[in-house]
Amino acid sequence: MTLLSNYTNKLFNKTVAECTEQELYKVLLHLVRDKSKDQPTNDTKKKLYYFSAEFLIGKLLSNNLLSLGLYDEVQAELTAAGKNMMDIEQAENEPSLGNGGLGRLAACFVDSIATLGLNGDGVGLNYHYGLFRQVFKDNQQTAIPDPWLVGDDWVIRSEHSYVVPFKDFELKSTLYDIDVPGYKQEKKNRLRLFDLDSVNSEIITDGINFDKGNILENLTLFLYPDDSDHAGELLRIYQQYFMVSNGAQLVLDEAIAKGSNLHDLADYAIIQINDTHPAFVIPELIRLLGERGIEFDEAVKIVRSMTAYTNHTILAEALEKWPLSDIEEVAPQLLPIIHRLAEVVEEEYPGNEAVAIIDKQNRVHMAHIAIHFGYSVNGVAALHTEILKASELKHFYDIYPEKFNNKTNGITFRRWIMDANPELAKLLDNTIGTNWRNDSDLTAFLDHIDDENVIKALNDIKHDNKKKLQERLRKTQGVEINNHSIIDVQIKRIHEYKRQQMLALYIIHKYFAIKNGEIPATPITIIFGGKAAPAYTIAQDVIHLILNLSEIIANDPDVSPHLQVVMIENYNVSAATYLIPAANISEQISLASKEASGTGNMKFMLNGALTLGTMDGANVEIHELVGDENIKIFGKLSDEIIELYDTNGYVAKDYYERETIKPLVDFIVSDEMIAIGNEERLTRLHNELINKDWFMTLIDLEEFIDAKEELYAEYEDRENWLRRSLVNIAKAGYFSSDRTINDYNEDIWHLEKA
Ligand code: 26Q
Repeated sequence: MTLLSNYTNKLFNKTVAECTEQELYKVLLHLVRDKSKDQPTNDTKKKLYYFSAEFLIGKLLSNNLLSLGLYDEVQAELTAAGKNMMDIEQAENEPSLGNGGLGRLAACFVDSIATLGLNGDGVGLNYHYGLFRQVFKDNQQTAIPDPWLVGDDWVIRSEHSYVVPFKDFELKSTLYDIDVPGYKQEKKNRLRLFDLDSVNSEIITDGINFDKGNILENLTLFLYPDDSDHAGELLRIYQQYFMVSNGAQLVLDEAIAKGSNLHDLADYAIIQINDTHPAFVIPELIRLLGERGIEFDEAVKIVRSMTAYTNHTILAEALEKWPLSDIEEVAPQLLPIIHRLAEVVEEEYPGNEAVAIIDKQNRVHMAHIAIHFGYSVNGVAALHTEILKASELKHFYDIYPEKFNNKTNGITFRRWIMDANPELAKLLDNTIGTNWRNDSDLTAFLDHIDDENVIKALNDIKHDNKKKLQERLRKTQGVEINNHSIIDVQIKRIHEYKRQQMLALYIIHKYFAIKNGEIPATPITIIFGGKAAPAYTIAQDVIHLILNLSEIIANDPDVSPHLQVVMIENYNVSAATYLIPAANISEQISLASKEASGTGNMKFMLNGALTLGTMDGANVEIHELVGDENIKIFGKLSDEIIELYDTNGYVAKDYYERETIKPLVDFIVSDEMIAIGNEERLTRLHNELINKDWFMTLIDLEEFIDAKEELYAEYEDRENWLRRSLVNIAKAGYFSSDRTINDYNEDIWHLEKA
């Protein structure tokens, strides 16, 4: 009996070849679960708890097969039986338990923590519905629920349960675990996701609407579909408090079980707070320690030595500030603690409003709690951390310079090359050996820059990946792309600061040029993917513009052979694993200073795409690593942009009036566009770009157009392009999340290694 037939026989009384894809999925699921069930958990004295409202783990099957060392054997057996992994994976529901970068980062981190053999679990919520499923209708986004839990595949109900006190009632939680087997590790970690038995999906009405007041039935029903824009909502506070109270009780339980007397809690536990969403853990831990007989002053000291905060944004509107009255309505027991914390700060820094816990409008600043009462504050890329120190958090940097540190983000190579691009992984094995799979060091690949065979192999692999993408788009969306075209991709949440609208304006420019007889040497396929927060109107308008452009171009026989625009429906982690390996160009075009880091930029680089980007976030570090020749940088620098904000110096209209720009912007409200589109959306977007344009689309537009034309022209020297691609791959090792996690551990956590 082979590995698989053993299971197919037992479960379905069939051979591997006789099983359906759905059945084989179940078979592999059992195989993985059995294997990881037998693994012991990491159990060193000190443990990390990565608290996060989001873990965007994506599908787990092939990733876990890879980590458990079963992938090759399974693959071989499936192939022998005429089956393929891609089809089997379709049967898995995708856990989209995050909005975007922050949630995906948390998923990469738990993978790396386990892979480095560190004792660390993720702590969060077991949302019954992840991020909404995006469906296009009339060239607009609609949102429907995404029930990933059906089948209960990966989630294991545990015996743990805690009581969480709210103002008018208590709730008893249930803890669910998802195993996190590190890559080739003997011991595993876990994702610890709290839930409530009374949650009821029948309260969902049309789309993703539900009764916001019914906490018993809605508490863990949905992940909040907002990324940066947010209107304060009580339910968000309920979720946050439920998460941290459960999490804090778990931390205390586990420490006590290992012998802690609570005075020495910091020797047993470190809590990393992923953005401000879990920052209530600080007052909650102080409260719980108080209940267990530890005085306030000592509790503050303990918590100060075991909590650390990561900041992911400088967008002011994304920094959480909760009205005292809202907190009082949800968890009044926190108020005396928060007031005392506010007094501690007020005593130390009297009259310093910029660092106060409670502001003049009686709002509690979550970041301020995390900075005062934790021992570490980190940004997520070098530039981002410098901006935090120099402007956004300057007042804190002045008083606590020693707390500030940078931890440039990273991505797990297991998912983003081994799993997503197995052919490239194999090429690396064959050229530089397999050590990179353990140490992420790819620099030896540089030695092959003049090796014609390697260059040719890179070309073939990219082309194969384009074919795979082509097949997937055919199946999922009925769209046919040209696998000989340049694949140019912007995938990320839709947000004005990320400037999808700038790429849309470029497309209009190119459409005019082609109409004018300027035919691109190689056909171009521009692919967008991303969801817009349902409450973010302008972002919805941008999607509408892109879908209209896609339609206009597809229906124009003069243009469609040379230019195609595709918007991926329901962009998610698995879509990314197809898109990134197929891409030639990675669009990283945020307004400088606004993208804290970006992590998609790293994934594209690792898979051999060239970055077209501004000097923002981690693009700055990519540029530094690959050198000017191997990236295309354009646009204003962050200092200039920050200065413009400070002086109100940007006037969109001045740019709009330029003769190069006006026709592009006006095409948004052209007869052609209005004929197929929604006039209200289009005129609103047009008006926004001319009269407000808060994220300065037009300031970089001319430079962007020039940079794109240059890059497309450079693609024609294919060999040189492939060499530049090789340099990108070879230099991507720095962006392994194993490196990032190692940095967190050396500077912040200080956990012992297995
Ligand atoms: C806040 C309050 C209420 C509801 C939702 C939210 C909310 C949810 C998600 C606020 C922010 C987020 C997500 C932020 C995010 O994804 N930030 C990104 O983090 C990445 C990882 O560090 C960076 O690479 C990106 O630059 C940053 O934008």
